[in-house]
Amino acid sequence: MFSNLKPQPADKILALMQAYREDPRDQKIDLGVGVYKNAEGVTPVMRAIKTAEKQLWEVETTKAYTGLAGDPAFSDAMINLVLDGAVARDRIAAVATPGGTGAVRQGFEAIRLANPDARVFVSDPTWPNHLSILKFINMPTATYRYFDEQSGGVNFDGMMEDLNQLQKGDVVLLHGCCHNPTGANLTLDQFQTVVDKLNEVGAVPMIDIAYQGFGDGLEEDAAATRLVAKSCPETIIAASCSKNFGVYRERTGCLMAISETAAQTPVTQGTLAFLNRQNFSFPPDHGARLVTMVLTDDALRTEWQTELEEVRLSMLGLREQLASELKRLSNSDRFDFVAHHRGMFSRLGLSPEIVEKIKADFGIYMVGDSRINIAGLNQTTVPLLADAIIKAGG
Ligand code: PLP
Ligand code: TYF
Repeated sequence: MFSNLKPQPADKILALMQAYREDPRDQKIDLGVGVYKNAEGVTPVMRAIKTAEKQLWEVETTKAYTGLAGDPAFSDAMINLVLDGAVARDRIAAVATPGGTGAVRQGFEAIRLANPDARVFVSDPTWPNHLSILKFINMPTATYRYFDEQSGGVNFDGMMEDLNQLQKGDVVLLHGCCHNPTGANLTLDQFQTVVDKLNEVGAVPMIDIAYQGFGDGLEEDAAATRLVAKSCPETIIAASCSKNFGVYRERTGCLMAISETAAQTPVTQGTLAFLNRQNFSFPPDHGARLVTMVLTDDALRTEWQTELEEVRLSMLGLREQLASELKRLSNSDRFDFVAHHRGMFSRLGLSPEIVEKIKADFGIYMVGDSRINIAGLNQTTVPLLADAIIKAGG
């Protein structure tokens, strides 16, 4: 049986992570996988999460199964975090999932159950797992233009032109904030234009929000998701807690599906729970419980928001430093977009050859499409990266 198996394509980001580990050089810099690292290169357990874990040990009396949807208190806390009352609670179905990836996967499967003909439109480029999961579960896909390599910004005209292909029932996947891999984001006005288009044709938005709090702030980063959810009859939201709570390996995420009417919600909720059961029965609980504790306890929440803000501002500072260093070395403003991008990532617009040269000559690892993880830098390594980019011909 297994002899029938063919090698599967590797995840380029995870392969890069492995190549970095195997590089014997001392001076190497990892700007690959999207994991936050502080100035010492450490991915810390966030302070509020550490405290919550200690408290949980004291109060947790059982590890018996939760429910197929996970703990409803987690869904409530995540709905408040992401939507903050933008949509009536009785229109929202929600389940805990294994990470944001689990939410994306279950969201796609819910779409397929509801409308097998729906095409899912994703940005070009997008997080590679979007396309690979859609392909794996045989869902029809399409792409819309998104990134303008020249300016490092969004090609909004191209995007809207491609969305003219939408038909009723199609789904458009949007990044709620901090676009991965480009770092370039729609303005709220542009989101409104997209929403108007979706409503005009009867297409459905799906929002992937994996970096709330990493861009312009916790509330600011949710503004687009709230706008979309408020303005469209139906919305699907896949939220990840991996980055903003630093609970990557606990696999913590939430899938929300907003129905047009409250009367529909029980069937939508039942469908999400059913999908969980088909795939893994009960979602992981530990990370979800910690997140719930942090979000619902005033002291823990304040501590969490303070640290999240430190993380956000440290990345913004590095962006500004890198943009100004590149301005100085290139004697031009062509890299200014680095300071305008938001989130963990920026796509620099370098050719694969230059990316390879930067890796070979300087031990600096970025994804082949020239995506860098800003958090992989610190104040000392920013000038090294800028220097390498210019010396490699970027
Ligand atoms: N969606 C996007 C756009 C991402 O960048 C990520 C990456 O972490 C995820 C979803 C899912 O992350 P996780 O499954 O680790 O929560
Ligand atoms: O884009 C990233 O780097 C993060 C982490 O299969 C990640 O989203 C990368 C690959 C993957 C899962 C998560």
